[in-house]
Amino acid sequence: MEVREIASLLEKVRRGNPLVHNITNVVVTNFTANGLLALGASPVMAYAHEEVAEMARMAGSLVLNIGTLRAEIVESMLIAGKAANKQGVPIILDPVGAGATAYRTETARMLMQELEISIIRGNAAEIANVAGETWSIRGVDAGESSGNVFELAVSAAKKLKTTVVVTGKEDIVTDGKTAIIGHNGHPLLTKVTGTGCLLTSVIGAFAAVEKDLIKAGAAAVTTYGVAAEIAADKNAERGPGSFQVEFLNQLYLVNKEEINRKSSFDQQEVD
Ligand code: ATP
Ligand code: TZP
Ligand code: MG
Ligand code: MG
Repeated sequence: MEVREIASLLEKVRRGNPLVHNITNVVVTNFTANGLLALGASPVMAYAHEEVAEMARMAGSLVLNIGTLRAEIVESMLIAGKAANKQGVPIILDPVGAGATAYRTETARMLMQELEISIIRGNAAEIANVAGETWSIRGVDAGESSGNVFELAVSAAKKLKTTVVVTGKEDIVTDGKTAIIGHNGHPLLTKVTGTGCLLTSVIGAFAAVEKDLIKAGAAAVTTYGVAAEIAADKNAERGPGSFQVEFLNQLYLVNKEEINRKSSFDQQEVD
């Protein structure tokens, strides 16, 4: 993947204004909608059994996020997911808190089984737990582990037969054959709730305009990380509150020159 492809995919999102259908959690709903709007996508949140299939069919992508799951919402995810699969609409899954409780782990695994998920995005603990590996997790935040995140991402992609994005200090995007290691981002992202969830929806926006899921995932994590770096620069010393606001500004403002100058990633073929 070339750096210039990232700016060009961002331009495609901004020009195409793809509709991203989110079935997400109650913590991050407003932040996700504002983040997608700032980026140039068109967010919609729709949950009712009566309408989710229709909404998913007209969307450019469907994002399923189990952050505050309950039975009725899980059923909505299955209805929307089946409609999306039938129509060829890519589905992005955020298995928030998988591993923290059996209900979350089992639901994430069931969604992987029942639906064709294009990309699963989570922290290392969540991805490990969905893939059946052990990794500590506390609530929705990744726990400490001495595990190798790159190896985890590759083995999870092979096991789950899908494109995996594992985020943290570095972001790994892999389908088990090709891997991109993204270095952009800022620690302040860990001090604002919903930055992982919004990233999953931003991946949805890129997947709506780019069929190559490695490229879509890498362009999303890099654009997001660069916007965070610029926001943190502008808000040096000011803390998470002003960072959150400036981050939304930078998702809107980040331009081709900044992406070309600041993007940092390595690509590796895996055997
Ligand atoms: P967690 O609940 O463990 O924080 P999450 O779902 O919020 O997980 P993150 O892994 O925090 O997701 O990823 C969200 C964004 O934050 C990504 O863009 C990622 O690159 C960035 N990020 C996370 N940790 C760091 C860090 N230490 N330094 C720089 N960027 C980071
Ligand atoms: N509790 C349930 S969902 C949620 C919390 C705090 C939001 C998690 O968001 P993110 O993006 O994983 O930080
Ligand atoms: Mg985080
Ligand atoms: Mg998360």
